[in-house]
Amino acid sequence: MKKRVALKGVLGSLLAVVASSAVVSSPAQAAPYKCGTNGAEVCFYSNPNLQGTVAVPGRLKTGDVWKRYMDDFNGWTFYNGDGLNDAVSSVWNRTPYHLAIYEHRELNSGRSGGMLMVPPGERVNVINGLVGLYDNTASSARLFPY
Ligand SMILES: [Ca+2]
Repeated sequence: MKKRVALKGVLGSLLAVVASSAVVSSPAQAAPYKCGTNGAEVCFYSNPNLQGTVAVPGRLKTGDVWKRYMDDFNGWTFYNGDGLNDAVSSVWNRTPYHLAIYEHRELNSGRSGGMLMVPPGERVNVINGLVGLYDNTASSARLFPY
């Protein structure tokens, strides 16, 4: 009997944690997240057509435009916790700037590799062979301040 009560207490606090994190819900708890909801931003999606889980990197959102880049998607995750590297299938650029997405880290850093330019406001599916970058290969990105 005592045991059951204690368990109930644990369950109760677990539920409280779940409830409070649900309240905090930010981008894309209930996918798909509509990019631009929180200002000028870039959204990477795990599936085509802006579906699946989303990543909205603050790195591409604030500060000096010349410094808005992500030199390695390793270590970054989608909202659901899945790794961002080599996992992007569609993009929505809701900034007033051009977005370049690269196949390799460090903006391809002199190596040959795919590159996709996404103009301001555009949404793009990373479809194999059609846009200069293969699906699930993106590893770095930057904005150009024009
Ligand atoms: Ca890659």
